[in-house]
Amino acid sequence: MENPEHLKADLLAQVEAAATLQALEDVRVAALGKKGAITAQMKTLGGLDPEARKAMGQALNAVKDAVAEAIDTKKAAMADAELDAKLLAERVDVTLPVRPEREGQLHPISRTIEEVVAILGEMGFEVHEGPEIEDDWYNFTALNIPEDHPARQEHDTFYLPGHGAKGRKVLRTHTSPVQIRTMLKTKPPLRIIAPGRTYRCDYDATHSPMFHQVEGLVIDKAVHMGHLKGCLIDFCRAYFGVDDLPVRFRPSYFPFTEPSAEVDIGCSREGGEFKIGHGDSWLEILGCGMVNPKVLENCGIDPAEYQGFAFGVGVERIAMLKYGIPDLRTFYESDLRWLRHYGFSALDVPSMVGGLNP
Ligand code: 2NL
Repeated sequence: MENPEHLKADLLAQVEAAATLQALEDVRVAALGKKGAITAQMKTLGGLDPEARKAMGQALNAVKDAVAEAIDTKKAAMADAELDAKLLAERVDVTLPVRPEREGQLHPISRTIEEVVAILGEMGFEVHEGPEIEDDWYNFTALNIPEDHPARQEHDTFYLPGHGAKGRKVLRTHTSPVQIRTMLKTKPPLRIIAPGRTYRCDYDATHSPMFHQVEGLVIDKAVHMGHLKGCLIDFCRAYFGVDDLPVRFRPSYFPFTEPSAEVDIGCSREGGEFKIGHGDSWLEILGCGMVNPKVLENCGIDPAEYQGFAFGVGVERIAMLKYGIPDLRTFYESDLRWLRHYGFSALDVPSMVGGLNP
């Protein structure tokens, strides 16, 4: 039977000498493990008389506790030291200047939609969205577009395989179906705009098979053509940033409005130089009209009680005019040099507070 004090001194010296967490673990197993030195001593207790067994048992337990505590203390100290070393090695210099990174640019189409939404939002319009794949009824029939209308022909509209509850599936040719859906599920008064992607089977310098539109709709009991004119004159002046921009309404025809008009803004074309804002020339920028009573009826709104106006703007067209982008096809080429030239900072948010970007 070994002297417990010698055993303790020996084991504590081994703890002291352990230089790594693994060495410390080895010492713990060699001292306290099933086949360890203290356990081996415990096993010899049976051969002692009761008095000596009690004294020796207590002494060995005291050794066990002392060694276990020394190991725990040392382990904690080693973990602290390891963390200190790690913190020292991974220290960052927060005074270093940031690495230069190129900021992403907002596409001019996104920016133009944001501007239009900012102007009309300030007038009280709410943004509504809807599906790009529509049923024939929402895209054409509800809008009083006859079966034999050229827009319905296969070569103007992308028809998809299959039918919905309301007719053949089509890629929407305008965002009007969003407004049809809103009229069907919301009671007037309504003041909504529907920005989004639209599709027509057409491709040249001024037409793309996918393009963007913002449509607007106002329905109330006493809305008249004067409201339509005031709203669109204010819109044109805010969008082009010209306070006294000349705006004219020219009679036109759409199946979904009656009367209908096209809106022109004043411009000049002198010596190949094109300028918006004044001059003796006119440029068409949007279509509008008083909502056809048949369209209201198709949407469950009583035309004897309600009336309203609607308009549609081509986003690419007004973006090209404001930002001097000459070819529509470049919008979709994803050329980074083009985007860096015509793009906008995402941090530069259009706002009507104090005018649009004064
Ligand atoms: C254009 C012409 C227009 C509308 C769109 C509309 C929508 C409903 C009812 C009646 Cl739900 N009208 N939309 C009205 C007139 C013109 O767009 O040339 N867009 C580029």
